Amino acid sequence: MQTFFIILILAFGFLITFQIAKASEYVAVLRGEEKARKQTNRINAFLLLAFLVLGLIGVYYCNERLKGKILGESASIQGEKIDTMLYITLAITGVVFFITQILLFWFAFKYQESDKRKAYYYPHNNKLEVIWTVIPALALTVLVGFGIYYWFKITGDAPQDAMQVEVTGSQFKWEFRYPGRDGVFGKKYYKAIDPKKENPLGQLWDDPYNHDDIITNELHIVVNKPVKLIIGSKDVIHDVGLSQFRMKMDAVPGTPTTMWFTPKFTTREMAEKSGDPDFVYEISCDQMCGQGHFGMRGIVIVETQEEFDRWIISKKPQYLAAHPEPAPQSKPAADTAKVVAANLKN
Ligand SMILES: [Cu+2]
Repeated sequence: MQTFFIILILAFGFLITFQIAKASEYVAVLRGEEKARKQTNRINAFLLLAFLVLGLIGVYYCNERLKGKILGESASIQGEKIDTMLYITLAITGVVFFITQILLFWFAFKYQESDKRKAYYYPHNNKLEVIWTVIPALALTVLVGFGIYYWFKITGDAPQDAMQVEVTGSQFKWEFRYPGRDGVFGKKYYKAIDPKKENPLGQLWDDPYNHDDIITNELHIVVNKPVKLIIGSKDVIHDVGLSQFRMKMDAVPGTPTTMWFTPKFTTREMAEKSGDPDFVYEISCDQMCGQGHFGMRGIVIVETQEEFDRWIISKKPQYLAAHPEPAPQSKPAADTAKVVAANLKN
């Protein structure tokens, strides 16, 4: 129904535009081509100027309306640099935006067709072209240079003392794996993935490093301690979005990606800072990944080392879930089967 109405409105819009164009054509014939063209030119010049003024008022209005809605202070140390870069980029592009837009529309108004002057033919100027090519190129090189520098930093080697968490996206949830006491992740193989057998990430149980790995559905990290995320996906491309930390990284099936950062405030501290008692850090999926994409919102808890230790100790390794203690009766049954099999052989 909605689609039908949209098509109807578009069809009406087209019809109205067509009729106006036709009507103005007839008017032009009635008034004489020359006069009509000059009048249309004057109207267009005025409308362009009106567009500039209304547009600038709109820019100011949007800015005022959305002022309090942008993200607060960066919750990670690395995010501060990213914010600085963003503000510098905004300042430079902002100045260029205002200068170019004002000149564009003002010139269109000022130099509209007039009987009093003739257009000046000015086909080429090497000096001008060099200036307006080199200056933007230099500015962009500096901006991109800083961007690449910080990009290599957050995707490069994490500090020695960084904790590691593996993040796996799938339609439509996040799963987190902690390496356990040994600090080493056990091997995985995608063909071993079997949620029914308590193996949602495809851990290879022959690998002893897997025996203490813990899987959770909440990301817990420690304040002021670098954390390295090892990111993957089980199906399509997802994207780990941690907007409050200013971090973002694609989750690609088959190709692990990494990034690391240092959280600055615990969830509790941030709740106090923002004045919102219900404040939580969020992990979102920043890549359209299917119908349930919106449901990939997860919770990140930043806490002190003691709180983290208490939480992780309460979690059971996934190995234990996949290998429940055999029930006491099952052993004799197996023995009976062996005896029967032996008898059959004889
Ligand atoms: Cu997703």
